[in-house]
Amino acid sequence: MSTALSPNLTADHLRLYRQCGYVLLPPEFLAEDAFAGALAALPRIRQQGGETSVLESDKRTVRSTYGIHRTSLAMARIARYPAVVDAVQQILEDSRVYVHQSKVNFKAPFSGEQWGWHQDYIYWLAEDNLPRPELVNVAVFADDVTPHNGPLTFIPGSHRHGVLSGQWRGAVADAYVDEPDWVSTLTSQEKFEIPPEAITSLAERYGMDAPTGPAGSVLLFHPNLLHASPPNMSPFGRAMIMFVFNTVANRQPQQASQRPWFLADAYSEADITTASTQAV
Ligand code: 6CS
Ligand code: FE
Repeated sequence: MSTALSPNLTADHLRLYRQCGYVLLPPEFLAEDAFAGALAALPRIRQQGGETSVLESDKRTVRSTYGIHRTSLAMARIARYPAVVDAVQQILEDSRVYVHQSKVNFKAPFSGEQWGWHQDYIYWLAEDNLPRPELVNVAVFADDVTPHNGPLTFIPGSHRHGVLSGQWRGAVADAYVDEPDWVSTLTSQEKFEIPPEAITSLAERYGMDAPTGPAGSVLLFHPNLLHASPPNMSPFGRAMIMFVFNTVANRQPQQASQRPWFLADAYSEADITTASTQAV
């Protein structure tokens, strides 16, 4: 059952997203109680361990926890929040959307490591066989994001240059040699490196921007947008709650090799019908 696209992002929001590849929405975008519930779930999510949890190279600090749209009711509520689903439907111009991947990137105080320059879609193309970049990243600021605690940094407009990389770096970082193959796509040294000269020329042409804002802000960004984030040297955390929405039409072909569900989730009709019709 498809639902009508209800206007939720303004024409200006959509213009910014199409032009720059991202748009930052204020905390009012999410109801306070939904956001408060997500914040309250973070300590348990950080401690949950197991295969959905990836550590920094110090092998102590939690870097990310994946699959939160299925392991946390509070996070599932955000993923199904009507304003979030409506915004994604508007951007993708398709009402049939589902969560391909979700995570919390904790970017811990003092020890949260970098994310090198990368585009996200190459991982969902090369690892998950998603045919087209018909996806949207929804990042909810769990902490205030400042210029000092490792903000996501973009090259605005770089999403309009297609897939810029594809080289497999060939060797996973030493700290992760005993980990499953897919961990190489989730650590501080990017699996699919982008030639520095490509980054330089795009940064010279478009500049760089690190959107900052209070906890509760919501950042939507394109899967081909060049982005990175520096290590967090500050005493303040910069946790980011992230959902990657895909269209059902762009789902993984049946025969494709499957990364674990918490990196590349399948969709179910139940998810589609409740995503934007059920009160959350
Ligand atoms: O492999 C992935 O799906 C993840 N890797 C990176 C570097 N960004 C996108 C995604 O979260
Ligand atoms: Fe990324």
